[in-house]
Amino acid sequence: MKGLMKKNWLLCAVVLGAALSCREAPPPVGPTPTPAQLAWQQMEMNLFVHFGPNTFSGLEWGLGSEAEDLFCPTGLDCRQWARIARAAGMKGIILTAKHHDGFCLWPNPYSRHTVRESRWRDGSGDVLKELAEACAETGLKMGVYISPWDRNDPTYGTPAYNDNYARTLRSVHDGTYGPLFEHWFDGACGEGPNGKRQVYDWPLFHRSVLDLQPQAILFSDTGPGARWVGNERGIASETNWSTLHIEGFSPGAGAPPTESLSGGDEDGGHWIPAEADVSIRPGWFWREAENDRVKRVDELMDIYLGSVGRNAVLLLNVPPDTSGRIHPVDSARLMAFRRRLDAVFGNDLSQGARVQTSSSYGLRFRGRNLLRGGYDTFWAAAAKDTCASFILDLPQERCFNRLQLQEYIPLGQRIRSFVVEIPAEDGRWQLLAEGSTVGYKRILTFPEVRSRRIRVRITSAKASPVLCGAALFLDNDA
Ligand code: FUL
Repeated sequence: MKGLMKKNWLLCAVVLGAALSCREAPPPVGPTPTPAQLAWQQMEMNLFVHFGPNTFSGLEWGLGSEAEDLFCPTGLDCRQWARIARAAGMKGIILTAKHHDGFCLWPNPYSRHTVRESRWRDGSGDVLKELAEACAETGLKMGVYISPWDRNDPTYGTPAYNDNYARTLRSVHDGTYGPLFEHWFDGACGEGPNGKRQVYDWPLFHRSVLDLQPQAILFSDTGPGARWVGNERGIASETNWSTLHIEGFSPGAGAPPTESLSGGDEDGGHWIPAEADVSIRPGWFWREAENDRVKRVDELMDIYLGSVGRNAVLLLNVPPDTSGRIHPVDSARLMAFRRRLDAVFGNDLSQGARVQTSSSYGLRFRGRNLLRGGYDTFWAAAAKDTCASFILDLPQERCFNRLQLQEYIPLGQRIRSFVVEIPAEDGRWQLLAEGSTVGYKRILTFPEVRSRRIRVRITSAKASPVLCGAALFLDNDA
C-alpha cells in the first residue's frame, strides 16, 4: 500500500514537472515591439555620419544656395568609416544623405542640387553607393537621414514639395542601395515666423519608405519605429518607457513634450523606443577648429550609460573631414572608448553564481535563465508575484559597481521600480541602489562594493517580471 502511494506520488510529480516545463510563456503586457523593432534595439549602438556641403563651409545649417562644387572630398573612403564603426562595436551607419541645405549625396533624379551637378569625380560620384558597398562588405547595416526641411528645393512651401520629397525617398529606398534598416525624419525647421511653411504629408512619406522597405525603422519625434530622445546630448531619462502617446502629436513643432520624448509614457499605447543622438564633437559637422574638442572617453562612457544603459539606442555622430575620412583624433578616441567598454563589460562578475528566486512561472522559466546567455532564455516570476525578487549567490566575494538588467521586451515592458540590496555585517539586507524602469537594458551605477550576495527586489511592476539577463561589472576608472 505504502509502495503504491509512493509510486502514485512520483507519477504525479513527473506529470506536474512535465506540465510545468512545457508551459507556455506568460502573456504579453501592453504594447510590444515588432520583430524589426526588437532587432533594432539589439543593435544598441550605431554610427551617425554628418557629411555634405557644411563639411566644407563650416556651417551647421547650410543655406541651400551653396554651389554644388563646394562639395569636393579629396579622398572619400567609406570603407574607412565602416572599419572604424565596426571596430568600435557599432552595428550600423546612418548617413545624412540630404541635410537641410538640400544637397543630395546621391544623384537624386528629382533634384538639380546633387553630387551629379558637382565637379567631384566629374559628376559621377555617389556617396550612398560607396557606403552601401562598404557596409555590405563589413557586415554593417545602413540607414539614411533625408531632411524634410529643404532650403534649396524651389517647391518647398507648396504641396508639390511633398510629392517631390516622396519621390526622393523612393529613389533611395527602391533597392538601389540594398536594405536600409532605418530612416531618420529630422523634425528641425529654421524657417522662422516669416519663412516658408510646409504642411508635411507624413502618411505619404511613411508609405514611400515602407512600401519599398517594410522592415525599416522610421525615426521621428513620434516614430512610428523609434522616437527622438528629446535632446542632443545622447541621454535618456532614468525612467524610460518604450511606450508613447502619439495621439494629437506630430514630428517637429507638434512633437510630444520633452519629458515624454526622453522618458516615454508609462501608459502610452504605442511601442516607440528612444534613440539618443549626440555628436562626438561640439558640432554635427567636422570643423578643423574642433579637432581638440572631441569628447573624452569618460564623457563617451557617461553617454553610453545614459543611453544604452537607460533602454535607448545610441546614435553617435562622428563626422568625416574634408578629405572624406574620419579624422585620426576621432578614430583614436572611438578605439579608446571601445577598449574601456570591453574592459568593463567584457568581464561579467555574476559568472558561476547560484540564483534563488521568489517564484517562477514553471521550470522552463526558472531563475538560472537569468545568467544564461541568449536573449530568448528568460526567468519569469509566477503570475501573481509582481513584486518578485532574486538573489545572486556568487562563488566568492567580488567587487562591483555596475548592475545590468534586461527585460524580455517581446512580453512588454513591465517593471516600474526595483531596489538592489547586499547583506550588511549583521546579515540583514541593506539598500545599495534604487532603479525605476528596466526595458531592453538598464545599467545601474553605484559606488564600488565587495559582496558575495546581491538581491534585486522588484517593488512595482505592471505584471510579473520577465527578465532575460542580470550581470555585475566593475569599472575601475569610474
Ligand atoms: C537636428 C539638425 O538640425 C542638426 O543639424 C542635426 O542634423 C541633428 C541630428 O538634428 O535637428
